[in-house]
Amino acid sequence: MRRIAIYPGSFDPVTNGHIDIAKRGLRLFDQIIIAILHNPGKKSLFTVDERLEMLSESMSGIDNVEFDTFDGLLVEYAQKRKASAVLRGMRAVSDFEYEFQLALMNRKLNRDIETVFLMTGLRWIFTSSSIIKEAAQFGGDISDMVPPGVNRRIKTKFGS
Ligand code: COD
Repeated sequence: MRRIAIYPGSFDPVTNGHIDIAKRGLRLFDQIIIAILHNPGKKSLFTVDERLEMLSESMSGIDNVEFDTFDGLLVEYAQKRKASAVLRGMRAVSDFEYEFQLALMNRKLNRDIETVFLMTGLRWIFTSSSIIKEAAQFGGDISDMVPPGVNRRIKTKFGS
């Protein structure tokens, strides 16, 4: 049986930390579906289409990764995609509370879907989409934290 995991998130935008988790997840799963939550209520810098484009561009040449969007409940989407697990990355203790709640709620909603956590690669421990956006907005150099295509698009967004 093929082991499929959903790696869900906002990916606004994708960072090297996200990519590291996806690549390492591929050692555990036969296929990873990176799924962007389509949430019109949440303010984002990039549209879902732009985020999809940046993801597939950043991971081109890597086998067994698929890119998709979803709305509604994550566990329902996971079931529809025949996934047995949700993959999440963990950076610091501050991530734990939210991730713990999310995993427990997902388990309550569907006991067949496990959440698998991978610790961040040490290099990416301080990398987050929001801190990157903030730094870039004020002209900070984020080029070693995001793929080149993302760096270029962020600069265009902020007109720098
Ligand atoms: N190193 C390692 N991991 C990282 C790094 C890094 N530097 N940066 C981010 N990550 C990890 C995050 O910890 C997370 O696991 C993943 O990458 C994605 O991060 P984000 O920030 O893009 O994604 P989130 O946290 O906004 O995603 C939230 C969901 C979309 C998963 C969640 O809101 C959801 O499932 N919504 C659907 C409704 C639902 O079912 N809710 C739950 C039950 S009520």
